Amino acid sequence: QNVLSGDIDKLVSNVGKMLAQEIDAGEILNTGMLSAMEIIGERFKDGSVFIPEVLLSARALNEALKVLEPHLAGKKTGKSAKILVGTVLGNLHDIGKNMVLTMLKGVGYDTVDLGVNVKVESFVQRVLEHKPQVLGLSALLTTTMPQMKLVIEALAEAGLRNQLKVIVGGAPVTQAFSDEIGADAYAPDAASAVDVARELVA
Ligand code: B1M
Repeated sequence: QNVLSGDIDKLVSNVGKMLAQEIDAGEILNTGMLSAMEIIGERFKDGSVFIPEVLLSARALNEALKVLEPHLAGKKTGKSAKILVGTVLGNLHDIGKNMVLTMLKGVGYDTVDLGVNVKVESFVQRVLEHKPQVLGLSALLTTTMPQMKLVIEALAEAGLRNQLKVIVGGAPVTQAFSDEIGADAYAPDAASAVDVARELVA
């Protein structure tokens, strides 16, 4: 209910109370918060809510995610690596990207949040600057998926493609699309992004 009404204070306070009752952080996120986001998505689609309401819910969820972050840590990873994650140009949705970063950070990777709406040239620039082992690209709009291919091509043009692995994800992204654009891996959700990163880094 707090996600649906976009009530940051109540949501953060209730998440704190649930953690104090030792309710699993993953369950709070998946069963409570993300299922509410699904409802918001349906309401947006049928026209019963508009962008401001969706934005309020998303903001509340992002704030609560910060509270959950230390509790979502998984099994620490053996091998350390630097991983950059950003959403591609045209895509402002950041909850999924933030979850992926939270999980990667939780298992001990050195993560850098590149933010949202990142231009192809900026991805290349940040890769040059940070020299990561893995770059994660997130896209939530079908119209922004082609940007992922452009990023991969630009990395190749800059002579950087062989120096890092590229993981792609986001609701409309599929394994077939990942193969088609020459990404190294596709992850359907934040937990799989950790598994995939582990495999690639190993
Ligand atoms: Co937007 N939106 N939105 N929206 N929005 C969707 C995505 C949409 C499906 C809604 C709908 O029509 N039912 C639709 C896209 C349709 C399409 O392209 N096929 C849509 C639209 C159309 C739009 C606008 C164009 C609306 C408009 O202006 N008319 C506009 C575009 C903005 C832009 O990006 N340029 C827009 C705007 C917004 C808000 C700003 C209001 C807000 C975003 C706020 C924010 O993120 N800070 C918003 C929201 C919240 C949604 C919905 C409701 C929820 C998205 C979300 O956060 N899901 C969404 C409908 C829905 O999904 N039910 C919708 C929860 C999140 C945890 O899931 O991001 O999929 P997700 O992440 C998952 C996996 O995909 C994966 O892991 C995550 C966790 O397991 N994953 C990765 C994600 N990235 C990964 C990267 C990886 C690996 C895995 O490796 C690197």
